[in-house]
Amino acid sequence: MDVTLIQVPYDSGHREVRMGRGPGHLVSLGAAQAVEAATGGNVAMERVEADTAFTTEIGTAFELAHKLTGEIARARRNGTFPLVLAGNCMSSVGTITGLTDVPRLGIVWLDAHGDLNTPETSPTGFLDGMALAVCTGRCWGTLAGSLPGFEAVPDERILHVGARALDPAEDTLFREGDFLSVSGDALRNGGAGVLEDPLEALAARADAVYLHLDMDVHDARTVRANPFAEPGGPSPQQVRRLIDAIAQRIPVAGAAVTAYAPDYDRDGAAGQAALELLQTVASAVAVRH
Ligand SMILES: [Mn+2]
Repeated sequence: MDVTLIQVPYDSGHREVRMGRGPGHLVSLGAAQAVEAATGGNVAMERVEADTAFTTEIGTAFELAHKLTGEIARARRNGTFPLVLAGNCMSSVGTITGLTDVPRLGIVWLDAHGDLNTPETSPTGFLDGMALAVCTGRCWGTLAGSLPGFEAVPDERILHVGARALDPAEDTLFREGDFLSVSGDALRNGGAGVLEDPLEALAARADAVYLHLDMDVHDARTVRANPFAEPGGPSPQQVRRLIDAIAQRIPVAGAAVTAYAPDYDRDGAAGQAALELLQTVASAVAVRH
């Protein structure tokens, strides 16, 4: 299986700072070689950059998403697997838009946070905390709608995995919403088996999924991926088992590893976990290919 590895080295519109340094750092650690070794195929490298000289958090995020849409669609047309390394979770909006050749696209979202805030509910104003809300059509509809082919993914085709740091409005959504979810606590205590039922439900509703891996899904006590990392989640080994379980159950049309800030990774454990994660995703998808 050939892979297109696409870097989006931005955080909040800023290039190569904080989580925006993650993609380049992972490439310097050998991300492409790791993926190549896992698949036995070729790895093409692409990179998305903003043209706009003056950065705005929202405008630049959607400009990057727009460009990423084109890269994802091109990777699919070339018969390669699109694997995104992005600073921000907002890259997901561009990725799902580029995957619109999948009839019923679903999303599996691994993250300590909900990423389901809207401008009305966000307590911080951090756009990245709205990424899954944009993907599900909850906010920024005009900008998302300007991406060629954007279609919101319905809640019943969403599986959220690893949440343990929800804001008040998100907490209500997780209790009352239509999407599937497995919390960080459930993961720690139940292992990969806790995904069985939700994955079966999702497999009946979706033809393939976009696999979103926010590095802060990991327990912050072993892997400190970024400033928002939280204790209480799965270990790297548990995350890798989850990915195998997901890929065995549902075709994965594209994937991303996001939100890795090398400056916060003092012992290198998060970088190592990210590399092994890329390898796990690549080999799990290649086996099914
Ligand atoms: Mn996130």
